Amino acid sequence: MPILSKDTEPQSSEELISLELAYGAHNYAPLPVVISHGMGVHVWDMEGRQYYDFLSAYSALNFGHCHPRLVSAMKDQISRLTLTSRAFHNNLLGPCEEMLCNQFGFDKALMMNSGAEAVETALKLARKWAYLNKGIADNKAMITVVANNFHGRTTGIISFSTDKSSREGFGPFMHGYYVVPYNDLSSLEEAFKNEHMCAFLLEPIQGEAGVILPDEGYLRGVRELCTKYNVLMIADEIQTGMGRTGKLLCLNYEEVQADILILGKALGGGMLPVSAVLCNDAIMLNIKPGEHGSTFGGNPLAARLCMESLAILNEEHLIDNSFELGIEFRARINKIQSPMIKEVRGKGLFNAIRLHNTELSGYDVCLALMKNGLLAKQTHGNIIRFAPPLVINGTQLDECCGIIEKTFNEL
Ligand code: IF1
Repeated sequence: MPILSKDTEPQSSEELISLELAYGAHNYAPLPVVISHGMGVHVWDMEGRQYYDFLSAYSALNFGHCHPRLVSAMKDQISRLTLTSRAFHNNLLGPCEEMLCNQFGFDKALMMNSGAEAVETALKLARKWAYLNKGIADNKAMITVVANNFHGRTTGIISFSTDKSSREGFGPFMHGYYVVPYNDLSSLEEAFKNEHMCAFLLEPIQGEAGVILPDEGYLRGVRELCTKYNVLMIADEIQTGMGRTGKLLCLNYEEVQADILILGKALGGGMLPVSAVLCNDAIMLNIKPGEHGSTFGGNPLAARLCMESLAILNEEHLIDNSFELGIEFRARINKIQSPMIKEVRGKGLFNAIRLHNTELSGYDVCLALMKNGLLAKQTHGNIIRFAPPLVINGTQLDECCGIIEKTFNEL
């Protein structure tokens, strides 16, 4: 199934990898696999080898590759209307916003494209609210974040990153952020005593940091402190939302409602970058016409995919599937007798295996998994993320656990 027509054009994985190396920026170090097709939980490389996708594009592919309903929604919409800009109304934005508000329990939604843009939007909303509602003096608003956060790549967002490779050489940085340790309510309370504090931004489970779960009660504790000190709770559920952790939102585990919710990744069904910020009128309506926007944000194609994605999530019972298969995954991995495995942790189908510090790195394990037909990605050297599409079934998951077990036995 070669997709390139002329014989002179590169066809092998090897040639395509050299092309990227020659002409592309070197801001990634991908596994040496070139994917040309995908369907459901599977992808195929240029040589026709089949793999299970256990990264799901960092959870953007919760519905798997080329979900038939998303493909037909995309095909249908792309021949009707793709973009109007927000200078005019379009027929799908309102219905999509309504669906988002009903699904997540907020008054208003503001649609953007990438996750980073949505995070920036949330931060801007928090600052406006600080000045217009909380009465903080102009340009004094502070926002608390946690150590080892990951919220995106813009110069604003990396200003409060604590990760050297995300920040180094990209300064000067923006002021107005205060970093506290994750999972530590007393540091948080100290931070909130600052009269300029207007918001607290967090990932309910830290993704890039290595799938770090907070103690039970942390999220509820955060909610209580935010309420007590009149500080907005901003939840970045870009990666943990949309069923990934076995609930609609990870915050649902502690029955917590954020003041500002950020969604992205799977919201666009893995077909387009679609993100959204949700909050109630008291926060959202502080932003007036002309004060924020995006050329592509809220476009009809994105809105159509967003609505179809939410419908699939609900109708195909993917949240329950994620919850149940997550328990099964951790139980299976816990049974593997390997001196390399230190721990398996996660919620739903958002999991990670932590390796003991041996000569073999997470990358080496991922290479070995790849050779056995499963694609996964390491983080921080010795942690490997396992996040298959939520459409995976029990039989497939069982087969994948077999691949993982076999790989560890071989190493
Ligand atoms: C890359 C990590 C995952 C995110 C959360 C906002 C964003 C992300 C919680 C920004 C993005 C990505 C980006 C991707 C790798 C990836 C990642 F390893 F870097 F941390 F998923 F775990 N909030 N996460 O996870 O969203 O602007 O990218 O749409 O290569 O940078 P974006």
